[in-house]
Amino acid sequence: MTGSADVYRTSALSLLARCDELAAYSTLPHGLIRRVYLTEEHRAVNALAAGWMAEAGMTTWQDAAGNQCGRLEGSVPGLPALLLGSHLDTVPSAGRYDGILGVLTAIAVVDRIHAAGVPLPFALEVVAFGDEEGTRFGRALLGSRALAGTFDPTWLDLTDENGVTLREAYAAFGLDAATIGDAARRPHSLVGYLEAHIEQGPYLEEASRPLGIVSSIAGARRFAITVNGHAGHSGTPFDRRRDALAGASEIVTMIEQTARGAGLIATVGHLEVFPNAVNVIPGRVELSLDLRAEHDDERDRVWSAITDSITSICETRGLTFDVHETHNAPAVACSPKLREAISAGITATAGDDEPMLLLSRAGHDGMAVADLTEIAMLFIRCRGGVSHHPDEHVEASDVAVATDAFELAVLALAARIPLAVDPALVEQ
Ligand code: HGY
Ligand code: MN
Ligand code: MN
Repeated sequence: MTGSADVYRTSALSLLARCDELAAYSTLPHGLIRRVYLTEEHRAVNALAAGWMAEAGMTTWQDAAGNQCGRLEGSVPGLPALLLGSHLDTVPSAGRYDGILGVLTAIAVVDRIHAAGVPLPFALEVVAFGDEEGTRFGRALLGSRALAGTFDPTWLDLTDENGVTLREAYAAFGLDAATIGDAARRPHSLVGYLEAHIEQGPYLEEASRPLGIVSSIAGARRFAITVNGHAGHSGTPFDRRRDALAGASEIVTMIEQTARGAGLIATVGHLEVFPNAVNVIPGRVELSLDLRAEHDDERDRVWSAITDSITSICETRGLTFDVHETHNAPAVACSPKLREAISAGITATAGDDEPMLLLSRAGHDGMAVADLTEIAMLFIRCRGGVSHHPDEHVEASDVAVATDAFELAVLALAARIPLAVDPALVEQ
């Protein structure tokens, strides 16, 4: 880090200004943010990110899955790359830092290393993933799974709320779904993956620390549950009803009680009532379930307890239910070697000799990339732990120290790898 604190503070402010610039690409009015995969908003932010990557000295391309990529060669051309990145897509009514801050921090670090002319024993690549949240097609990590080579072609038939298939969306975006496999990276082309991300939790703030290290990312499973009863007149006596909403309501509170009792996290974020009329007993309810835990086996045990309870609630009320799993991402442990580099970066910049280790209850692209290479994550404090909300906020001073720490993590990794690189490693 050769610049003065002012320079780096400026780079934090310019980085935050870029977050504001990207926030304008949204399909929602009144300054709310919703930006989803393979849309004009996605195309626009890829172009902006590509420009910033090029300014940082990178060659840029968009991969076959619509992820925006950039590369800065190491000491010799063709070396395996250290991959840095995060995502540019959002949930509905999102904050402006979830994912976005990680992409811009990665670009800022490459910019600094390029400007300083530091010869590294690996190339640096930045990837701006196009679909971490799964907002449009319901299944998350589509971009990072394509990069990891774990994309399932049956997902091409997934549809969005307008019935557009993922296959059609690729075509509209100018991509050919048949070539999605071209986005897959080969394991030996990478030396690892580092992601900087807001914590999306309250623990760094409670500990008065700007930065932390992720120990592991909780495994998540998501389900679409349909509760079927019988629609009817709201004058029907109670003992003759099969009320899908009363049943679903009992199910929602049971889910909360079961998960809390087991120390897990469960969220029903979507619930739709049919026919949704004031004087009609609901005949059908569609609800979502997002279930996460540090360990997959404990999550799956709780899921089985939840389905048993749903079965008995429905039997008691004369209802039936269907379940369809929409997402499954196993828990992922971060690499000790890469965590050590993140730790070195934090210690050297935040003056924190014992950087805080945190479980990430939020999911991240690193869960998919972990199938390809080792991963680690740097967490950045966010106010009140608020995320997936317009009130999401980070302090410029935390962004400044995060960028410094991320840069030093990269340099710490470079110091561990001899510059005299084995020619066999150089990609032909
Ligand atoms: O759902 C999550 O945890 C992430 O924000 N996609
Ligand atoms: Mn998110
Ligand atoms: Mn995120």
